[in-house]
Amino acid sequence: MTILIPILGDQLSASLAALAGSRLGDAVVLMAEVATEATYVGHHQKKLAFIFSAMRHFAAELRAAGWTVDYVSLDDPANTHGFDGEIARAASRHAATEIITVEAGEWRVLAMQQGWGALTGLPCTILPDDRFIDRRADFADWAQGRKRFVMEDYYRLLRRRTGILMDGTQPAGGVWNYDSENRKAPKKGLAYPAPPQFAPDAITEAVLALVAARFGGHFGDLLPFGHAVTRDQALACLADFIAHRLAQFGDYQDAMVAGQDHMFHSQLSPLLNAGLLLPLEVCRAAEAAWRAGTVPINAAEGFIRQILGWREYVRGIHWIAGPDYAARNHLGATRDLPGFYWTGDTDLRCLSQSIGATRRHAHAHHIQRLMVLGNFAMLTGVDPHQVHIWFLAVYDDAYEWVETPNVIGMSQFADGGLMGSKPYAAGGAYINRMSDYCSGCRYKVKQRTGPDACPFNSLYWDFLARHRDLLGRNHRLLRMYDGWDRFAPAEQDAIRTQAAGFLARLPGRAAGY
Ligand code: FAD
Ligand code: DLZ
Repeated sequence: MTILIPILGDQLSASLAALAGSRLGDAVVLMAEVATEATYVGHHQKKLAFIFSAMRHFAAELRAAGWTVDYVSLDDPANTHGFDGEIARAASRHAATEIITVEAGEWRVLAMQQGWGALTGLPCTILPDDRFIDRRADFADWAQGRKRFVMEDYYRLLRRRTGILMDGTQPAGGVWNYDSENRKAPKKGLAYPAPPQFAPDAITEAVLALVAARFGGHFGDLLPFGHAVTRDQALACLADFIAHRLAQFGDYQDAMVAGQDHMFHSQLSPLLNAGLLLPLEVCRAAEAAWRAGTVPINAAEGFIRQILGWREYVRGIHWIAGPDYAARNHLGATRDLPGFYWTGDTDLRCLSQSIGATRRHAHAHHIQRLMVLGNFAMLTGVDPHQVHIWFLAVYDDAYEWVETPNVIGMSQFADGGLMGSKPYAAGGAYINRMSDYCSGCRYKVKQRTGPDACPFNSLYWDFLARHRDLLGRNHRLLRMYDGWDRFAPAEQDAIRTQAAGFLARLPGRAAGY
């Protein structure tokens, strides 16, 4: 009897259910680098290097632990470059009698897994992925019968269920949510401790050469490469964050500073999403720091809310929204994604800073993604599917289960409010309040019209006016529409003419994308 255990590139956890339930001597672990996954969107070069290097290191760790691992590399001449082809080949090569796998994170790959039994003629068991804090079925139960899926309600349920940041039945510190203390504007003189970087070893060097040769035309800088690629390095990143950045994470969670690509953020999302860290251990580490008195409660709670709250919540939304979620387009947006999302060639400083960080690191922090890059795309009416493809390609933490709710739901309002009660639309004033971007920008953030006016201002009002039919009765937007109605008709015309002029000059799709 030989059990074939396929492990996907984001299932790099020693505790994976398929491993936990199998015996070393009876099983062959299959890991495969396949071109279809590397190219179904044009992933950032650093993302590819991170995933392949982490996969190769994980295979080596499994072998060291006694597992038989069949690792198919990208340059193996027999590689069929698809999951199905590699499962079929491996099943035959090892005369497998059974397949045990863990459910993929997303609909797209789950559909493939569901065909592996018929493809090979073997019994194929798909185990639930227990590396999340909640179970898929439990989220579905919570969502059942609700008109709106309020993240805060779900977050409190998980706080109670896990006991994280709880004192008995009460929230630790006396309050559930410190969000109002997590919105400080950046101030001068703050020191931003850099996250750890790891010198590439021989395995990573080989991957870097492979990615440069095969995917050198993809978006983003491959070098310098200092990503954590092993469990030990991931744990070092977690410890470094808790020791050096978590204390100020809470205060400056929503802030943006030119030239500071990481601020006080953890940079843990690629490690969590690939399985090198587990969400519960990360939350417990943050809680322990607060209980030890090394970080304030607004930092620990604010950080834990991102993982125990938002991360679990968006995963639940991905599954209940169904496989067609990425095709939603509630606002009917049709514009092509401006080419500068790929080239960075724009004179809007907030955009060039955010795209620059993305090119360099395959990473940008949350407010850059939401209030700069996503906001601009929504205000200008870009087709949400093109926005989705961009976000999925360029970030090292992007997999459909987490990217689509954040992009289609939270950032583009393309799901019509399944996730959020109103669009995250903002003019230049918000970006100016939360960043120092505007002071060095060629546009004047205080102006709505004229050749130097910040485009976000006219675009914001134009967006509201354009979508009044769909958004005008949203009670959370009534104050904004009231503001619009207070402009004199001539001012409204001038704002809309300004926006139309900007939109007419906006570049189209980048060549090759
Ligand atoms: P921190 O600010 O340190 O936050 C801690 C952790 O909380 C993160 O590592 C992450 O695991 C979790 N988290 C925080 N916010 C979210 C959220 N909204 N959804 C899920 N998890 C969250 N996150 C991804 O992991 N993959 C994506 O593809 C992704 N795409 C996004 C697209 C848009 C338009 C937006 C607005 C957000 C997106 N996010 C995505 C969420 C968030 O921006 C990133 O998780 C975060 O920037 C990662 O950096 P960090 O690890 O330093 O996060
Ligand atoms: C993202 C990715 C890439 C680029 N390449 C591979 C690969 O070659 N082999 C693999 O097993 N996984 C890869 N992945 C991760 C998968 O896309 C990921 O497992 C699915 O998106 C989860 O459903």
